[in-house]
Amino acid sequence: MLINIKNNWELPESMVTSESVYRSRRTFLKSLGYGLGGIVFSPSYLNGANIGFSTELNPLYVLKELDLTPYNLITSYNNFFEFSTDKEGPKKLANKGWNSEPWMIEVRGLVRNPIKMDVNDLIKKIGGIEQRVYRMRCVEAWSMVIPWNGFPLSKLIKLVDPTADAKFVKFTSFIDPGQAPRQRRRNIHWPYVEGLTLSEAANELTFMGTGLYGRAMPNQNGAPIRLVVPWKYGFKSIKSIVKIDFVSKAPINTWQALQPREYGFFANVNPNVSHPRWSQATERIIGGGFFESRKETLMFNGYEKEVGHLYYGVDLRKFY
Ligand SMILES: Nc1nc2c(c(=O)[nH]1)N[C@H]1C(S)=C(S)[C@@H](COP(=O)(O)O)O[C@H]1N2
Ligand SMILES: [Mo]
Repeated sequence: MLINIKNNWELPESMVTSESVYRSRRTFLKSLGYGLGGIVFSPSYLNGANIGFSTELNPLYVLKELDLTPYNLITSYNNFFEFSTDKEGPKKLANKGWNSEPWMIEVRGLVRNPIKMDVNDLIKKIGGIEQRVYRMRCVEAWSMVIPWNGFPLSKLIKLVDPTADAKFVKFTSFIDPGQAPRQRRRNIHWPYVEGLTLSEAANELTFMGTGLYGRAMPNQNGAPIRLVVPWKYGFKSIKSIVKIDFVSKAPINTWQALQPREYGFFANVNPNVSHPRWSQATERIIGGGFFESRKETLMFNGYEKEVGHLYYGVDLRKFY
């Protein structure tokens, strides 16, 4: 899996290396008055060698008091219903012969320049990847902080050049019942689909994840390419995408189709609107220790400044 083209940096040798480099980087940034979270940083940081200000730090993404969720937790506590409904299942079942490489992705619909190519070629065409640390908040009220690699969806949108009729973006996951055991059941209408408005899709936070912790995307996290929409509940961040359609009408996403009283289209993280069966006011930090430390959930998962304007006029007390 090609995960960098521009900067020619090397993959960390091991998870331990990668985490320790990230942590020393964090200490460095803290000493300069930067928090860790959501900083856009150049992969050259991962070399650990010449940390300096030549690399970009976008203050837009600076958040305070965030700790990275360890690699082994991000990759062993997953929701990937094509493979399993247990948290531990996807790691095992998505690595038993399911091939996420090579992988064709198609971008089509109301666009002037449709694309159909291998993911690695797409990454090249986009011009390489960058790294972002984002909060991830599942609708089940747990959370992580994940260092992703990938590229902003806005770059892909520019490439395909949507027409004026395009108002929504629909994402479709793979179908492979031979390898994904839960797709042999019909309780969910496969493939998994998700959608965003075009302005949500074009927001600078909206990211196409191609890896995490400086490594290729593990199968269980949605290899080789997935959506990451950090201000929305995790189910919006669709994994293992094969098709992106620019459309004029709002697509019905999988969880909305399955349980419309509980899951909506927008699904913005909102501590003030409970799930019909549980509160969304707080969240359990995965890896938060024996007593399962909880923290208060933030409006738009802490990204209100970046995305609040997308919802002016929308009644946020309502469930969507
Ligand atoms: N294709 C697909 N994408 C999916 C899911 C899924 O079951 N299938 N689960 C979603 C849910 S509910 C969450 S919380 C996140 C989990 O991502 P992670 O396992 O990388 O933390 O993926 C989302 N994307
Ligand atoms: Mo989720």
